[in-house]
Formats: sequence, C-alpha cells, structure tokens
Amino acid sequence: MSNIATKPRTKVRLKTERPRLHKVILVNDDFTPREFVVAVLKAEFRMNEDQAYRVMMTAHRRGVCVVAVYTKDVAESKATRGTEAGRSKGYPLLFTTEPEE
Ligand code: TYC
Repeated sequence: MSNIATKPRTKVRLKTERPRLHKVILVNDDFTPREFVVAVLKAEFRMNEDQAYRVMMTAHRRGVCVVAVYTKDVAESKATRGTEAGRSKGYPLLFTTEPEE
C-alpha cells in the first residue's frame, strides 16, 4: 500500500468574492469645450448638470477626476463611448479605466 498523501487539487471557497470594480477616469485637455465634457458626462454616466459640472471642473483643475466605478466590462465600454463621443467632434477628450485597489 502506498502512503503517498494525495492533496486535494481544488480549494473549497468559503466565500464568494465580488468582482473587482474599475474606475472610469476623466482626463483634462486644453481643447475640449467645457460644455461638451458636461454633455458627455450627462449622456454617458447618467449625471445631472450639477454633478457633471463638478466632475468636469475637478478634472480641469487637477488633471483627472474619477467619474464612477463599474464592473470591468461596463467601465471599459463607457470609457470607450465617452472618448469616441469626443473624437467624433474632433476633440481629444479622454476617459481611461483602472482597477480599484
Ligand atoms: N480644460 C478644458 C477647457 O478649458 C475643459 C475640460 C475639462 C476638458 C475636463 C477635458 O476632462 C476635461 N476647455
């Protein structure tokens, strides 16, 4: 009889981990009009005028602003749609994503 211990290959997960959320980040530039940034934030991120204006001004003053957090897929598609909205008008507007800690 062999006494080589057989180690279970699969770990039992006691807890279901939530998927990591990803931040959508608005990046400032010198060319995109303020009102256009506000309009994109309202359309793509369901913000009201006041919220959108504050986020736009934070990016304008500090260089970047976290817009919202979503699951990876949603964050990436919203960032792409926001960036493309700017590109369609010839603006360098940029949204990026990064995982939350
Ligand atoms: N800095 C731009 C301007 O003065 C406005 C702006 C704000 C552009 C935020 C991009 O992410 C941005 N017209």
